[in-house]
Amino acid sequence: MREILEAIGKAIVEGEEEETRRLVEEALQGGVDPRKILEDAMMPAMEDIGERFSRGEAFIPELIVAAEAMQRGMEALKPRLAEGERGRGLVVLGTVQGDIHSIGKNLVRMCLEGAGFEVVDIGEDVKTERFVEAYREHRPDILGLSALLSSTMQRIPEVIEAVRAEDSGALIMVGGAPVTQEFADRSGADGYAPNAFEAARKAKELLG
Ligand code: B1M
Repeated sequence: MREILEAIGKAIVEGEEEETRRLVEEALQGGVDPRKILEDAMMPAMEDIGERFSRGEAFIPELIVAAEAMQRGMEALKPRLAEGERGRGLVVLGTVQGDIHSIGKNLVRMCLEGAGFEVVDIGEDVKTERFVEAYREHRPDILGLSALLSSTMQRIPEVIEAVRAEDSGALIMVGGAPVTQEFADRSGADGYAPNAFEAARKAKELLG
């Protein structure tokens, strides 16, 4: 099993989209748990490329092709992550303004769907007013905010305040690499999750 997980990681880092998808399918057919594929191969590969970028050994084009390979692999995982019950509630989910990172949010969406939630994904680089509009339009059980940059996470308290002005009882969950439980508490969020699996667990907990 270690070989195939390593091969998936290598394919992502090298931006091999088709190979990533093929290997993820092969691993699933071989009985590897989808969560293991994500946590032990795909996510570490993104960390790896991020660290290379920080050290000046990888550049934006490499980040982009790795992200595309990651998304391709996620397509293969989706049916397995999204299978399960339905009707737990509605979540509106988006990445805050100025932030175009989509992978973490998309994984959160898949895990929420897998846990039985209906998800309206309003995308990336979502303006605060758009979050309010989407809240008004869908009246979700939970609003989910994702932020991947330490600069853009500063939008989180702003969105929370604007949405609470619309509905003081709105339930809001936040996450993303730079976000911490402490930051979530300070921002007035109802829930925080460090990863997509925990996000699904937290969403169930928030709705009791
Ligand atoms: Co960017 N980027 N990036 N990037 N990028 C990071 C985030 C960075 C840490 C890389 C680094 O320097 N080491 C760094 C941020 C530093 C900081 O602010 N702290 C960074 C930077 C600096 C930038 C640019 C500014 C680079 C530049 O242009 N000079 C630029 C900004 C663009 C913008 O948004 N305005 C930029 C651009 C990009 C790409 C477009 C090239 C690409 C994104 C492509 C895409 O998403 N479609 C990209 C990528 C791929 C990364 C890294 C390498 C990988 C991110 C990722 O997909 N991780 C990243 C390095 C890293 O993360 N180590 C990096 C995998 C994913 C599964 O994890 O997104 O953390 P994550 O999501 C997790 C949890 O956070 C959590 O669950 C998810 C799944 O388990 N979670 C939630 C997320 N949202 C949640 C919501 C919840 C609950 C949990 O509740 C609602």
